[in-house]
Amino acid sequence: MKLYLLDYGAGNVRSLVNAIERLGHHIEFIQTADDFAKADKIIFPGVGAFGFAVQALRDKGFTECLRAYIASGRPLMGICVGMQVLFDGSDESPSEPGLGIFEGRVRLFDSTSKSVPHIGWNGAQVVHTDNSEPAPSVGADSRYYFVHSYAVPYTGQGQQQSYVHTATRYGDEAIVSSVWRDNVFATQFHPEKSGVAGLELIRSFIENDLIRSPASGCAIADTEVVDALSVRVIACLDVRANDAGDLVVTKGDQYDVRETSGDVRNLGKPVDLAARYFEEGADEVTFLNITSFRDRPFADTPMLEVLRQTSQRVFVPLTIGGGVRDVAEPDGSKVWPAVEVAGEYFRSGADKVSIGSDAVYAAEKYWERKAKGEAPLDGSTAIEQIANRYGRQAVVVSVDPRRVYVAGPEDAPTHHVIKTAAPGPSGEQFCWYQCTVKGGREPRDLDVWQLVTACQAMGAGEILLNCMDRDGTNSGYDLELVADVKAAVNIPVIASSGAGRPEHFSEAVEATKVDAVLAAGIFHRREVPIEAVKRHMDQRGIPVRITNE
Ligand code: 1PR
Repeated sequence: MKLYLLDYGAGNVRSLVNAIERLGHHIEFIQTADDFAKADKIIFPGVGAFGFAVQALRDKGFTECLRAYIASGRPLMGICVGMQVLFDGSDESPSEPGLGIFEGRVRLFDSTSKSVPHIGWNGAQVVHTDNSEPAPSVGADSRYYFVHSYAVPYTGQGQQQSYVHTATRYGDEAIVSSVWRDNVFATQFHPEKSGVAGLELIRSFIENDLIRSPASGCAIADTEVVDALSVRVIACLDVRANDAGDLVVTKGDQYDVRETSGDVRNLGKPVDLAARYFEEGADEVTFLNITSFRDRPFADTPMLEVLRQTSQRVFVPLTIGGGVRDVAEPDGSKVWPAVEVAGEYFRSGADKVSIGSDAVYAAEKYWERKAKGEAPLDGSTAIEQIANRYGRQAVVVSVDPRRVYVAGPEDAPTHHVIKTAAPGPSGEQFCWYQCTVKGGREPRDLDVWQLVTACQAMGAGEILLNCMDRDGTNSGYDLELVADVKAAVNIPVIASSGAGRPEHFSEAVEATKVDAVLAAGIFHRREVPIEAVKRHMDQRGIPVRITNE
């Protein structure tokens, strides 16, 4: 059996190849139109924007080949945008028609009452009534990893009755999460990023004959689709070279990563630790290259190799941060635009990039332009360019704030001041959160509210909210900060810095409705296992993905 991957140059396909190899199979890449004739099965991954995918298929001369392949009756599995492109069109790129294999249109989620993009592990409820043939093993109790702002609304009516396989609820909307008719099976979620459950689904496509005649109807009404979105528990690894030149996972106390002896704290090897967290049930793994502000040749960035190796062992989403900006080679030979830097990371196995310092500079310009009455955006920032090319869900903004106490709002008239229940050293009842750059080394005249609202406008898909005051203290998240940022944006927010006990995680979710919770030190030092955090949250009634379900 010859298995092919339809790569059109978008995002992270390495994880898919790694997943297939992990299952003991081999996959070739479709490189020319002639390759379609050789394929017995094709996987059509989709990362990036709908319009980009449609154009890329057209530019490579693949559109008609793909249609002919589907018409030939050979099996196709689409993933994410690879599923969306099979529909008539998408509001994401209204001028680009889809392939029209399935009737329906891809729509933007409504963000009035929920975070958009939809990022996280959610259920997939089988809706069709035809059970006579073997189904791809979409586990009824499993959760899969979704990351998207656009989706096909699920109605269970009309043509949908012939092709919808599973539906998923996200807040007030039910969406089509997988389709299956004749020889075409496709998922809105990413099986290659969905741990063991996802690997089993890919195996079932590769190893079984899944051709199915049209289903005879949908047994589930849109109102009956159950919300199974879980709160993500993320393990974060701060990575840097120690004084001997070895790449290590380190961990700071309020960003200071040196022991009293002066050595860089060494908590393990990046790839091994990431693999351990995958086995222990982490929903995502984040790497932060914390000395990225130092100039070095980009191609030598050791994080590229860390990602390559990690993505062979870790089948949940990987985020990489640190140094995502325009990078000049030290010898002046070349400047890598940020979008190319991000592209290298995606090709090496990252699913998302996280931007710290560069986001602060971009936000400062945004507000300067606004103050002058100019258009605040011109498409030139790294956030805009990466979001346009790879989709906003691929862009995380990492924030490194610290508290500045003031007696009252009048003391910081240009900043977003909040009243705090934890007064300052001189009894100050108010504070604002000051953004910093270069790993907290340089404070800027920008507050967190200004930063996150500007970055959301630029196209950021998620906020990774650290807190310098709480980092490494084990004293709990700064809930006032988290609540304030949740209120400022409608993209997902990850609470970070300060987790010391399982209760800190549940407290953050219950008090702020934050979308994900992240920790570093307590996981590295094995003080609290990820499983204990999830068990505790589950007992509190907070939806979580139980380890490698
Ligand atoms: O500015 O785009 O090059 O990105 C640099 C990245 O490196 C930023 O995301 C920044 O947060 C990170 N960074 C730089 N210096 C440090 C440092 O610690 N000296 N890491 C650093 C700080 C904190 C988290 C930590 C949480 C949870 N990030 O990494 O994981 O605070 O810790 P805890 O659970 O142990 O409390 P750019």
